Amino acid sequence: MSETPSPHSFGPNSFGPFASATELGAIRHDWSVTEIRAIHDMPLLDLVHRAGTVHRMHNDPADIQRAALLSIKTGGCPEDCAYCPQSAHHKGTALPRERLMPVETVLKEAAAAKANGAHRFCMGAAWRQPKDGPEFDAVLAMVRGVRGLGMEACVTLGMLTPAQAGRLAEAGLTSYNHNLDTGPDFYGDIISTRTYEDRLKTLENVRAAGIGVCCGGIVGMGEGVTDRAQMLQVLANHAPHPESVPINALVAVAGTPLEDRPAVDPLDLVRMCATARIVMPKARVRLSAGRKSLTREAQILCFLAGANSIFYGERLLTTANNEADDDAALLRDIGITVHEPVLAAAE
Ligand code: SAM
Ligand code: DTB
Ligand code: SF4
Repeated sequence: MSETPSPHSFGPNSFGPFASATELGAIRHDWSVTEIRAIHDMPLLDLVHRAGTVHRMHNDPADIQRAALLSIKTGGCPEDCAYCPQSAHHKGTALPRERLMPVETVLKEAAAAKANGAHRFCMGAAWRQPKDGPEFDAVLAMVRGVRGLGMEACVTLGMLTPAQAGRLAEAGLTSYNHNLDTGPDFYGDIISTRTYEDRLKTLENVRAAGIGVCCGGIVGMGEGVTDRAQMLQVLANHAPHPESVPINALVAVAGTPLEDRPAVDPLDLVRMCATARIVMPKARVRLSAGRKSLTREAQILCFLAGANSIFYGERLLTTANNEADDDAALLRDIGITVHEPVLAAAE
């Protein structure tokens, strides 16, 4: 037997910072940043094991959701988010400002995504907030159309008023994506044109309208681990928890102020997915932007740690995503059934 005590906790009744397995899978809204950091910083194998345990207490591990993304209105955004190639403040990105896509084009894309096996269709617009009028009406028609195809519909349009959230709910919107991006202390280093409070207010409007909340953030912008833990604390202390939590790795786009940020260590993403899973046991933890730079094995570690959704399809909003064929093969290789709807539709 080794004389050095193991840094890992082991044995049938060993749950690290948790007194029992029950406590480990508890749905709580009173997390402290210290507790979340302690979870995040556990020895990696313990962390992944515990996150996997919580995952299986609350979710079917074979259920990995595939969400397709489409930028329905690209570029020229008045906000100054330092990571974003669509901000009009970053003159170096050379992304042209485009108009809102026609409803029919969007619905064709949604039908194609469905045929390729996507469960959810997410539409993003580079707006500070939607203006009431024909463009917002067109977005409502897109939501109705996507729901009519039998898919979940998600949009991300910037800040929303309670009335706009109500109209989106009436149109059948499943979920609204509005990220906190990072913890409150680091936030001001990344965005100056809208506050953390503004973001929280929009989330409140979405929740009050009865729409699902999709809210997460980005790792790799220069934040510390405490900033990551703070963001998870804000999310986990919302009651109810967000239904989905995208964990993005920064895609460092040339021409943005973050273009030179070094690549995120894939194990940081594993830790982030695992910690999100433990503090929000039932949420869809979505392994989001930046997945293209992960090996298959790193992605599998994220799934073991409780990630249960991916963006599926060759584009994110303006940058490339993993090839759909590679994703289908990855999921098949780990025993997740991906149907072949393109072939099925042709029969
Ligand atoms: N304009 C809307 C808004 O910000 O509310 C919606 C679109 S915005 C592109 C949606 C989210 O994508 C951002 O909040 C951010 O978390 C993520 N994102 C944008 N650019 C990214 C990048 N370069 N790398 C990683 N995530 C990014
Ligand atoms: C989210 O958290 N990530 C997605 C989605 N929500 C809208 C967007 C990722 C964008 C990555 C950079 C781009 O392709 O423009
Ligand atoms: Fe605009 Fe959204 Fe990009 Fe910020 S993240 S610049 S709000 S499109």
